Formats: sequence, structure tokens, C-alpha cells
Amino acid sequence: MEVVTFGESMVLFSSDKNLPLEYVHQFNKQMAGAESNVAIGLAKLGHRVGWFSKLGDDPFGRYVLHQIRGYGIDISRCRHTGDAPTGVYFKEQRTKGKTQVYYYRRHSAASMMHPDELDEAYLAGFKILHITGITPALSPDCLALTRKAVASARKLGLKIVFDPNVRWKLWDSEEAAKEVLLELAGSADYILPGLDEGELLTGCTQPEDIASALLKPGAAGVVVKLGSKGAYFKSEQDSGYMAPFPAEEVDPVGAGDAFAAGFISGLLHGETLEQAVRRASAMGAIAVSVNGDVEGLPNEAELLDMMKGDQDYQNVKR
Ligand code: KDG
Repeated sequence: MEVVTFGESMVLFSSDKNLPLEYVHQFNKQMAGAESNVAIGLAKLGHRVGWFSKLGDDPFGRYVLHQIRGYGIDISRCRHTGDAPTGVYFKEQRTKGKTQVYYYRRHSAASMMHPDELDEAYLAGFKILHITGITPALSPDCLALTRKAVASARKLGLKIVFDPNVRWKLWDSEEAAKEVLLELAGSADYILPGLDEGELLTGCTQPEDIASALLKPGAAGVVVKLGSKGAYFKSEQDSGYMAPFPAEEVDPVGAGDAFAAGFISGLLHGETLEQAVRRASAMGAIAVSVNGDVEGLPNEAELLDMMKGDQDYQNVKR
């Protein structure tokens, strides 16, 4: 197996209408979750992936599980509980580009994941552990589980890819978020912050300074995601700006997860940091141009076609 990730996946209800939710009468049901988005992105590219969580013993839990299993992702370590429900959230789009989310996930089944339930022997079968800053924000036990998974991965020699994925609705304070996320960044091999997240973690405002501050001795690379402006990457040996792939933005949610999936896929293909960031950027561009977190994600052939076909693409190296 290649990549393992874990976290909360929820049922997402969204509307086709750009209206405040109090005026919406019909909702579309989808499945969402940052870590399962990454797992699905990777599985669609042909990688062998494991994802685990804790789901409620309810119809939504079964729905989430069926969806993820349907992509060929190993869900053998996923747990169920009758003590708490599967999390749910609603997405409100008032105008194009103005999206709000409303979570109904406090005390959800996933927030009850426990460090004692981590199967370390299972982790040993993977090359890469992907984690996000969402899981440690779910509960003290989820924080302990994340810490334990990171420690196990380091012991077992897995590479760790960390996406801070700050979700302010889940943290009590900026200090609490910063402390935990910096700790996790300090244990990761690859760190993929957005510009705002980089600023939160380092106090720096420029991508170059953020990357330098996060690139502790021993980390293999930092990639600062700059949205429609592309990305900045840095390792001990290499650094540069990656121009974005052209994309018409329909739904930005899930773009960071697609970016992470592309990046990890590049690592698994033995690509250089720059090449992996190019793959990541292409995935991000594809994700923003489709409504839904994962619906638009490509298979390997489609991704390569998209990357080849883009004549205007320029990689500006500095
Ligand atoms: O990155 C997309 C996620 O934000 C979405 O799928 C829901 O996992 C989610 C979260 O915690 O917001």
C-alpha cells in the first residue's frame, strides 16, 4: 500500500440556489471530508490508499463508507459506534465565490476516535502518512490520536505530508491552533500551508519567508499554496514559483485536498519537488473548476493530458 490518511468525513448538504440557507428548501446530498478527498484523489490516480475514521452506526455513516469504499480505498480499519452520529454539514453559497459552511459535527462519531484504537501494524504497510490540521481540532482524543500516528509513522519510516487546513470553527483560539499546527509541522517531511496558514504559523507574510521558517533542518519540502497565483516551493536544494494552471473557478472547496493528492502522487512517482508541485497545481486547477470536492478529479491519463495540453503554462523559476 502507498498512502494512509484518517479523519472525519461527513455528509454534505448543498443547494443549487445562491440563497441564505433559511430560504433553501431542497438540498443535494454529497460526501465530504478533507482526508477522504485526498484519499479519493489518489485512488482515482491509481494509487493504493487506506483511510480510517469512526462513523456513526446510522444511514449517513453507511453512505460515507459506501462512497469511500467505492473508490477502491481500503476501509478495513474504519470503526463504527452507536454512541454518536456521523457528522453533517451544510454549504451555503450566497453569491459566486462566497461560501459559508455550517457544521453539525460536535460530539460526532469521528470526534470519538481514540489513540488506543490506532493499528500501528497497519501503518507499517504504507509509505506515506497524510494528516491535516482538522483531525486534531476535533477533540482531545483526536489530537492524541494524531500525535500517536505521527510518532508511529516516524518510527516506522513513513514520510509525513501535513496540510494545516485551518478550520476556524473547530478551534477555540488562534493560539491553540497555532501551537498544535506548529508542533505537527515540526514532525512533518512535507508541509503544504496556504498563504494565510503560513502567516498564522510563522508570522511572515511572504511565501519565501514562510517556507524558510517552516523548512526546519530535516524537512524535505514546504509548498505555500497561493490560490489563483500558483504556489511557492522550497527544499534545501531547490526553490521557485509555480505558475497556476488556468482554471475557471466554480467551487474552490476541495482544491487544497486535490493539490495534496497531486503532490503526494508526484512523490510516489519519484518526481522532484518542482515536478510534484506541478502535478499538484494541475489537480488543484481541475478541482476548482467543478462543483463538489472530488467529482471533477481526474484519472492519471486525464491528468497527464491536461498537463501536456496546456501550451500557455509557464513555470517561472527563481
Ligand atoms: O477541504 C474540504 C473540506 O473542508 C471539506 O471536505 C469538509 O473536511 C471538511 C471540513 O472539515 O471542513
